[in-house]
Amino acid sequence: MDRMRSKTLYERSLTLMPGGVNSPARSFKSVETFPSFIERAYGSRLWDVDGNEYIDYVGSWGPAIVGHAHEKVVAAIHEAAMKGISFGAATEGENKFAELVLSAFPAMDRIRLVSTGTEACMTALRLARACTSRDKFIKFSGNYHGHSDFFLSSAGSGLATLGIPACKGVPKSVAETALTVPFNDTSAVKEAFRRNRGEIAAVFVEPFVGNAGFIRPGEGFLETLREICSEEGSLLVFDEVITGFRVAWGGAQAMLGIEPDLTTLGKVIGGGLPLAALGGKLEFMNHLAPIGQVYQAGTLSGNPLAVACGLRTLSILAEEGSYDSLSRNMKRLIQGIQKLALAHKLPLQVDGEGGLFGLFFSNTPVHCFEQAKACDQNRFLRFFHAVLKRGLYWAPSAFEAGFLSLAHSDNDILETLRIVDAAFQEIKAEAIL
Ligand code: KE4
Repeated sequence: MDRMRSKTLYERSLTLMPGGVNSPARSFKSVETFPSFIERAYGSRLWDVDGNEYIDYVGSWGPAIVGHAHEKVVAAIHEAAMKGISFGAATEGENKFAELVLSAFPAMDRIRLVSTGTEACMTALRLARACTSRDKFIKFSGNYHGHSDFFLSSAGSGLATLGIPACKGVPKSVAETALTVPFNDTSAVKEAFRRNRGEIAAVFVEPFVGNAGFIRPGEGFLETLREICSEEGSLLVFDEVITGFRVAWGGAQAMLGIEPDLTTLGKVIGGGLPLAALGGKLEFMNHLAPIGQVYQAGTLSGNPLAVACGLRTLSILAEEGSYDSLSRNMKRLIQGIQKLALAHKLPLQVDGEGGLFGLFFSNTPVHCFEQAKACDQNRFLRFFHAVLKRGLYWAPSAFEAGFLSLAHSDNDILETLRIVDAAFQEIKAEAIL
């Protein structure tokens, strides 16, 4: 596969933007190559600037759930743009959008629209702290809640100890407010509460983890978090920026029948334009300015084009059979990959929910980030290159999830399995360096 024009553009981009990109996740750095520069996309397909065609399993990291450049979505954006791009004023579209999302998430009485998942999570933490007058919070290793300082904290030296900065620029004092424990480890959660009784404002969790590869919650794990938060007077925050309207119409909370106190949403709800949200019970959301004392604001929050794009995207998802189709195709994909791994005698775990999936090169199932890190990352690297050159646009990291869209056809799945078969043949033959 010739990617020379991407390479040239990449070399130029390095002289313009740090690492040549505007988000590290798309840099291809962890897969030891330069990124493919994408020229256009339609349905389940991407074309790069060298004319190479790919079946897309990144889907803009989730938003492209109805397929790229869907006619109805493009028309909705165009219609909105003809009336103006941004007013910085209230619009009827925001009412319609809020009504639709609130109807899908009964745990929410009110919603606040923002532009990114980072803003949604940052605001949710500020709100939880205001509502409880507590500063500390619990999060899980391998969960990602955006790049605000508070969440860029790693687990401290011992289990459930105070956090340490996960990157430069995060003050130690800020990092220490985060307690990071392993996903699916309820005893670590209980220990964190025991050591910090009365000091924990919230527990943040990705109900199905999409930022460590795909990791599903263990039996009763999320239910236990709900019970503990209720007992301790802490807020349970479901970060459904990935899972919201992806694993089910009402997100993971609808699937599992769990009512979080706050929910963050993003990605799918904007359909590819910058739109995210946080929502929750009236008693919490009423603390937000301008009625409450918790300030939050945004020039482009609820932007008319993003709202129009999101409304049309969700209306397509609301059509009969959308989630059945996503689940059916996803099951065919992961069962097909599992069968191929067995045939090639490759140790592989593959799992998914709704249109979200992931794979780990490992003999044993993965229940937390620590186990994900112990998987064969070198074999993932070789797999990534083997599928990229054959036309699959796979997430360029062993610790990201894959995304399916309504536009992925039966043929796309069959073609994908043919490519994966050839890739497995190639990587199993290579000696492990
Ligand atoms: P944004 O600020 O990127 O819109 O959302 C942050 C965020 C919050 N919560 C969850 C569960 C998320 O997955 C994200 C963003 N996800 C990454 C991909 N794993 C976005 C890709 C990127 O950073 O370029």
